[in-house]
Amino acid sequence: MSEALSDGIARASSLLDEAESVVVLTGAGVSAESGVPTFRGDEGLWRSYRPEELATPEAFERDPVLVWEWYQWRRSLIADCAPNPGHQALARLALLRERITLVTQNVDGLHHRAARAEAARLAGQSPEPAFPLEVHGAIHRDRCSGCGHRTDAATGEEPGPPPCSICRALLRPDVVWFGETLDPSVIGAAQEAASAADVCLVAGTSALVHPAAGLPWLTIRAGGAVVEVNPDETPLTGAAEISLRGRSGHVLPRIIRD
Ligand code: BV8
Ligand code: ZN
Repeated sequence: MSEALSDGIARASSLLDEAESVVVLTGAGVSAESGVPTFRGDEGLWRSYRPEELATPEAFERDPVLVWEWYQWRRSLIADCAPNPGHQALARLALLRERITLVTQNVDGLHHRAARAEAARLAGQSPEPAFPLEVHGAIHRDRCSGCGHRTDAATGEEPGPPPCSICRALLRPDVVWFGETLDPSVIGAAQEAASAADVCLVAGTSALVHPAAGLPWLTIRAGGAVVEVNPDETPLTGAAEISLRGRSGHVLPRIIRD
């Protein structure tokens, strides 16, 4: 581990220990070590497709079968993935400390799975119902494109989205596509927590997708500090109090002490 990284980890750990309230923002990079491809990396999901082709309401309107099949492929890939030490460290942080808000852009459900496993391991701790705030929705749920009825993700083999059991409109993954607004209660809670946080811990995100990418800036504007964990630099790096060039599965367990 480079000197700078171990120094940075020690400083980040103290900053976290001293913080009254902490917001954590995670992106696809936190799930990369679980085998879930990121969006913009070399082997990223977008490499073979452009976001406009798949993760938009227009794409679904134009070719519901293509969009549905892309999500079915991602669901099958995620089903074989497990939370990694980065998810587990964040779950312990949220379970063992007060005033921790975990906000994720990820739709893979791995934070939830880590929280349930850590709560069982810590015996008796039940994860906060809101843990984590999934600002871009959840891939393991479907939502009706007509009446909005939510169900667990359909697992049928027929190509293309099944009809809603209530209104027969097409089901779609319960995720937020580009050009769609986020659930105001979810992003509102995240923005409120970020504006009141002493520390915003940002891990595994290219910090490009708004409004989620605006959260760390709310902490900075309110006088708080950003700690960033990412092997690469991002638009946030220059404004971070501490920016650690490392993988979240390696760094997070070292800055989050039990
Ligand atoms: C909205 C769900 C109102 C679907 C996703 C111009 C300026 C600002 C904003 C906009 C603009 N033009 C349009 C917009 C709005 C747009 C936007 O932000 N576009 C960007 C691209 C410019 N936002 C929206 O449309 C949002 N809605 O704003 O509504 C509105 C409407 C219209 C016009 C204006 C406003 C809705 C956005 C939500 C889109 N849905 N996902 C699905 O998953 O299929 S976004 C998608 O990107 C994922 O959720 C993903 O999480 C998210 C962000 O990506 P990252 O998580 O950061 O992943 P990425 O691959 O990019 O980066 C991974 C990082 O990890 C890298 O930095 C890498 O170095 C690092 N890493 C790799 N390995 C590791 C690691 N880090 C740590 N450890 C490792 N091991
Ligand atoms: Zn319906």
